[in-house]
Amino acid sequence: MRTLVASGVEVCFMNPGTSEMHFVAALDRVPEMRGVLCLFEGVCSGAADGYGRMARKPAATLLHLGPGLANGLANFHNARKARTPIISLVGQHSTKHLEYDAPLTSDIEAFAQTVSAKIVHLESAEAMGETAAALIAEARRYPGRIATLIIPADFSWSESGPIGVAPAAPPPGFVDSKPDFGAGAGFILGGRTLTGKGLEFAARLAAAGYRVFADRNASRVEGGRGRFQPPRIVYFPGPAQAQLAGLKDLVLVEAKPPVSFFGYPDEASYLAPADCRVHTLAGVEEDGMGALAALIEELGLSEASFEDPEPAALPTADGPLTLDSIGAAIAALLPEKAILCDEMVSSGPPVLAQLTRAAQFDYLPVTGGSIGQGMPVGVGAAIACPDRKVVVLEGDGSGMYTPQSLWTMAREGLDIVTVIFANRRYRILDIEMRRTGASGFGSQSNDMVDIARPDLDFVKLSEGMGVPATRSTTLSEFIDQFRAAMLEKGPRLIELRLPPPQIE
Ligand SMILES: Cc1ncc(C[n+]2csc(CCOP(=O)(O)OP(=O)(O)O)c2C)c(N)n1
Ligand SMILES: [Mg+2]
Repeated sequence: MRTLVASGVEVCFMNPGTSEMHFVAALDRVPEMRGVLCLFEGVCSGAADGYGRMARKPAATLLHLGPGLANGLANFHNARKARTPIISLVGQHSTKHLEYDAPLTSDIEAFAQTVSAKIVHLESAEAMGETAAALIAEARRYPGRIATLIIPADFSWSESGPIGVAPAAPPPGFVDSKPDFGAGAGFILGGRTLTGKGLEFAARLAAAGYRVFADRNASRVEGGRGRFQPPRIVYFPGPAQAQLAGLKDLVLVEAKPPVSFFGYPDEASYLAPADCRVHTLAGVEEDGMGALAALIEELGLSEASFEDPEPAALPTADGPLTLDSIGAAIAALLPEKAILCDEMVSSGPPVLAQLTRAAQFDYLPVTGGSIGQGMPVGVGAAIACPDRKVVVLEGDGSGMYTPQSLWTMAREGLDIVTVIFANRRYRILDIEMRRTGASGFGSQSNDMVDIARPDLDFVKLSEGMGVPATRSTTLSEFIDQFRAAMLEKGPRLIELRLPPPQIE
């Protein structure tokens, strides 16, 4: 634990068991480490993702043996896609107990393999510090990855060796030669380039007539008025292909070639035109910001003018409750520098369109498509940035994967407002059902996407875990409740009861 702290790892999201008791006890001797208890491992891994995306440095997770790690895998998957640095500590049975195949024995490496850039099974207590330091260095390699240390229980209760200190990660590089693209080329920006200077570079490219897009699954995007907001590549393949139509050159900056989320019968997976030449200015593990700076200089682009949308206006409170009016209300009431965690799923596009008019915020989107990340990512973001308001925009179905997050929000007093988009359905699957050409819903299959029976009561769920909650059924109730939540500090939940979905 002292190695973690000496290397700048100050938070550990954990759910311990018998094999991790010594690590837990060490919290009393190393007060610089903040232990955060989560009541399900998917909250730990998602929180470490949110923390790393905002703090740009790793948190640790501590999980119990193979099953504990397995419970955390879905959000580790999202973190891997976000390229978030995380140091994942997993307890193992004591060395001499392992051979007996006790109930909790499992292939921890196999579970870890799917999400980790590097896995080390600790060989001796003596090597603990040095090994942990090497793994932290691995986790911090640009832009970030998951490094897993499997720790046999007996090495936790033996005398450990010296404290290690992780060396600084080598700075990322980029290939310093201008790709051969013509006027009107397209750019897809991802990774770190959708923040800070990157958006200014993007604005200069756009002002010079290049078509600039944002990778829709980048880990963190700065949004809101006052800076250039490149359009994200949209979700469904047809409209996404239309966005990229006509491009002869496509330049990737910390982004991969554009592909759709899913494949459908008779629709493309690859989204750029077939005759479009693709150039990599910076790969996903290279320094896109440096590459853009060099390119901008070479092209001599100094003009960064762009059109800023009008500031959001609060919709009239007696208007209808629609995704547009909800988005407008959030945009008008969101305080400066808020952090938005998005897991709205089908409710997302109209709300996000309104948010371009909001004050400046950081946006943490879905990266790996595994639902159940919204609230956990909010937990981690709030711990990384305690002075900023965190707003989790959460689908009702997705919210049921990791609702235990609410308990951690309450216990840690985190300044997080969770808005549940309660359409009482896996609404996106109505749309996907049609697109995949499946036969449509009969009464049996409809039950697989209808979550209204029994009716979920998020107010009670939330209050049961210590987070004060209210329900909005009209726009005026939502405006009042959201405004109040923005002015107070501390965790709140608003269950937003949406009108029944119109199934076209
Ligand atoms: C771990 C995981 N399980 C299942 C899915 C498939 N899936 C995608 S969206 C979704 C339902 C989302 O429902 P909700 O959050 O209510 O959003 P809505 O569709 O109503 O907008 C499901 C089950 C997934 N993406 N990830
Ligand atoms: Mg829903």
